[in-house]
Amino acid sequence: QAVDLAAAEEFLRLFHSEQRTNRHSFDLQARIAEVDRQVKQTGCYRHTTAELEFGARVAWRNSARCIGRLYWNSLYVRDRRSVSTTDAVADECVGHLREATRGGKLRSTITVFAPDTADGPGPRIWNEQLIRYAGYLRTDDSVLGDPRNLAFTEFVRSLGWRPPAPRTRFDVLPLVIECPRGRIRWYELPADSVLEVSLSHPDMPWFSHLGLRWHAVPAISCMRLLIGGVQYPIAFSGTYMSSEVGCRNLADESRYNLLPMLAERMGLPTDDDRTLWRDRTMVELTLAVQHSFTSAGVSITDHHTESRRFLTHLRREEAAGRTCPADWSWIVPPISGSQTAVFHRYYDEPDDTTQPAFITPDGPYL
Ligand code: NRG
Repeated sequence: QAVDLAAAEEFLRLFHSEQRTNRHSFDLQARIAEVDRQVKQTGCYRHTTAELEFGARVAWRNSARCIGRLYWNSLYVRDRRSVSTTDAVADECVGHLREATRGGKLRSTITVFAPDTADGPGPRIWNEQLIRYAGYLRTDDSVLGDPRNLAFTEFVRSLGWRPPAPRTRFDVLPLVIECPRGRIRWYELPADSVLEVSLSHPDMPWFSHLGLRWHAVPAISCMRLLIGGVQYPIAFSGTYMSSEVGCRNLADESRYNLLPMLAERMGLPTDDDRTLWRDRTMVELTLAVQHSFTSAGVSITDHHTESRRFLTHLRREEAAGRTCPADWSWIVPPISGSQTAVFHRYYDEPDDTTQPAFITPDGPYL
C-alpha cells in the first residue's frame, strides 16, 4: 500500500517550518516534488537523516500519555534503516541498550529500523519491551515471575528457548526478531547489556533480603513510529519514574502483587481495607525503588519532579505556539495524584490522526 502523499507533504511542511538554522537551505517545493516522484514510482519515499531525527523527536512530543516530554528535543536517534537480517537487528537492540544505559547514566534513545515499503515489511521485534521478565504458570495456577509475560514466555519456549535452571522471578526473556523472508529467531541478551538494580529500603533493613530487583531501562519495542505516512519499527527508551515500578509492576494484582507480602512484613493487618495497608505499603515499595536506583547510581525520576517538568513543558509548548495534547488518566501518577500539579487541571484532547506519532499496531504482540 502506497504512502499517503498528503501525510508526507504535511510532514515536510512541518519539518521546514520548525527548522531554525538551515531553513533557507531547505527548498521545500523541490523536496515535495522529489517525494512525490519517489512515491509515485515506488509507493514509498526515503526520509533524510535530519527528517528522521526531527520526526522521531516530534513523535515523542506528541505522545499524549507521556509525562516526560520536556526533553523531547534531545532524543538520541540511532538510524538503523539499513539493517536487514535478524542477527543484525538483534545486535542493534543490544547496542541500543548499551548506548542508552551508559553504566546507569541513562540517555533517552530511539533506534529506527527499516520501514514497511512496497517491497515488503520491515523487521519485527516481537517483544513488548527489550527487557522483560519471564512468567511461568505453576501447577497450582499461581505464577512465578511476571504474569504479564506469561503468553510471551510460552511463545519463546515454543521457539526453543529454555528457561534457566533454577527458574527465578526475574529471568530476562530473550529478544524475538523476525525479518521478511526470514525465520523468527530468538537471541539471549548478553548479561552486560541488561543493567538491573537490587531493591533495598532506606530504613527497613529486611527489605534487601526479599530478593527483589528491577531492570534499569524501560525500552518499548512494540510500538511503531509513524512519520509522514511511513511506519518504522523502533525501540525507544527513556528513564523510569519510580511509581511505574513501585505502584504498578511490582504492586498490581495482575503483576507481581507484592503488597500483601509487604504488609505482613510491616505488621499491617490485611483483612481490613480501612487500615490503608495498600496505600502504606505502596509508598514504601516506591520509596525502595527510588532509593535503590539512586544508591546504585542509576537514573530514575519521581512523580513530583516529573509533574513539575511537565508543566514547564506545557508552558514552553504554548510559548512556541503549539498545543500539547495530553491524556489525564496517564499523566496523573498512580500515587499521590492530588499532591502533583498535573492533577489539578485538564489538557487538550489528543487527536489520533496526528503525525509524527508512536502508534500501537493492531493485534496482540503476545
Ligand atoms: N510502564 C512501563 C514502561 C512505559 C514507558 N515508561 C517510560 N518510558 N518511562 C514499565 O515498564 O513500567 N520511557 O521511555 O522512559
